[in-house]
Amino acid sequence: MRIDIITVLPELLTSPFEASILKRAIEKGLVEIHLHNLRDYASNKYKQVDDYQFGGGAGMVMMVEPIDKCISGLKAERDYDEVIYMTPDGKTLNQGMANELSLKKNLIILCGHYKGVDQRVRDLFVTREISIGDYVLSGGELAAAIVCDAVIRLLPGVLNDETSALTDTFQDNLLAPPVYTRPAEYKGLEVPKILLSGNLPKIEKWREEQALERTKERRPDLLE
Ligand code: 6GU
Repeated sequence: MRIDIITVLPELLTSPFEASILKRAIEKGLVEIHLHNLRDYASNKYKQVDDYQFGGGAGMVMMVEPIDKCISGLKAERDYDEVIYMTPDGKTLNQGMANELSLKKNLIILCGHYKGVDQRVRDLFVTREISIGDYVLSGGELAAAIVCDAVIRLLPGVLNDETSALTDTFQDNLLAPPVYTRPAEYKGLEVPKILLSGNLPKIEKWREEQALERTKERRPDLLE
């Protein structure tokens, strides 16, 4: 998979890919991340990428021309499955969406800033608009990093058995059951006996029950 990220703040998108699972996925050649500084595509000598909005109102709008130049340049090099625009008025990210995106080959992710992008960017180029939740971030960069993390960890070969995505919370619309490690007793709190029993079918059944219980309690909406 190849992901091209268009941003005015590329420095916000370096460290997420320099540690742990995402770093290893890149090193293994399972994903390529390419950052593009939108300012490099500005036309005028001030490297301007935003401007006042027509009709007035507070806040700048990201201009269509630099974004067009960047996206069109990329599309001239290869085909893209999706052009994703990160915006708080997009569809909220969920596991199903991450699963779907993990099957794609080439993605462009455009990070919004200020009051967002000129509507014509959306009309001309964007195939999918994603939000990461109902709160406002100062830009789409951290949201883009979250989408990348959720998608890349699903690519075949990225996770080992130990960190397998199959038992994740949300994988079958259930929260994960409680987990324990040593010691078997801590400050009077004991690990459930069943987990020490060695009876694998019984343990599996217990985990399923706990997952269902937790989901009913905390996220009944997932069961609807
Ligand atoms: Cl994608 N961008 C911004 N600026 N704020 C957000 C968001 C995205 N998702 C939730 N809040």
